[in-house]
Formats: sequence, C-alpha cells, structure tokens
Amino acid sequence: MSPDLRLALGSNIGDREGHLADARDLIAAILMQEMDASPVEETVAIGPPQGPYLNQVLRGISRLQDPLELLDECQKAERMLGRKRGERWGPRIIDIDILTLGTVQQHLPGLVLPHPRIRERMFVLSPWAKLEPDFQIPPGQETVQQLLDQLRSQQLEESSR
Ligand code: PH2
Ligand code: MG
Ligand code: MG
Repeated sequence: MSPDLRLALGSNIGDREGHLADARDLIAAILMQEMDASPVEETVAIGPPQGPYLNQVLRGISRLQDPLELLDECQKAERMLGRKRGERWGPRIIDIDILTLGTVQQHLPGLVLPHPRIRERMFVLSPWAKLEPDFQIPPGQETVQQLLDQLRSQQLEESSR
C-alpha cells in the first residue's frame, strides 16, 4: 500500500510564492498523488538573521515507499528548483522536508521520521493545523492542533518571563 506523506515547504529568497508554486507542481508530478495544500503563511526566520519565509505543508499519497529513496527525490527536486547547499539553516530558494511517511518511525543518520523538530516549529505546525488539525503524528499520541497549542502556550510562558 502506498503510504501517506506530509511535506513541509519553505522559501525565503527571490520569488518566494513562485518557488512554492514550482515546488508543488514538481512534487505533484514526481512524488505525490492526491495532493492537498495548507494555506501559505509568512513567518519570521528561525536561525541566522535572514529574510522572512513563506511556509506551507502538503499532504498526499507517496509514490515512493522507501524513506531514503524519498529523501533523495526531495533533494533532487530542491536542486531542480535551483537550491544550492549553503549554511545550515541559512536562506534558501526552496526547502522540502519530510514530516511524516505513513507510520514510519526511524532514526537513520541522514533521516529521522517523523521529523524531529516538528514540535518546536511554529512555521510548520501553524499552516499544518489549518490543513488537518486532527491528524495524529506517529506514533499517534498527539494531533497537530495539540502540538500547536502546546507550542503556543510554551512561547507565551517564555515571553512573559
Ligand atoms: N527553515 C529553516 C530555518 N529557519 N525559519 C522559518 N520561519 N521557516 C523555515 O522554513 C525555516 C526557518 C531551515 O530549514
Ligand atoms: Mg527545513
Ligand atoms: Mg531541509
């Protein structure tokens, strides 16, 4: 059976809206069937100082079952869209990250699934919750909306300290 796949997109260089649109087209052509997209949200960059991002989450059925093959295809798609490897967490034309692949939970050197920083990333959880708030992130204890609520209250607490 083809597993369901969630991807996070980000862009903060040049025609950000255009880069996201190109990424969606390419992903629909080679990686995903029955694609649904969250709204696009503009977010303050996390990491080194750089311009704001546009972020979006996609959901669909993966054409590939093997996680490492999928990672390879995502990186190939990034290169096709003009991405050059640069500074870690630095500015980029396009970023395509795998959030979840079916119920896969694995810890390989190049790929951890589900994505290990989902619960820290407002720029992922906020658009994702608009697409499917009740989706249960493997292993299935928490939903996207619950993680978003937790992160919001954590950030409120931090900002009032
Ligand atoms: N991606 C990063 C680093 N920082 N900040 C925002 N707001 N959105 C991103 O997609 C993002 C980031 C590295 O992938
Ligand atoms: Mg990323
Ligand atoms: Mg990435």
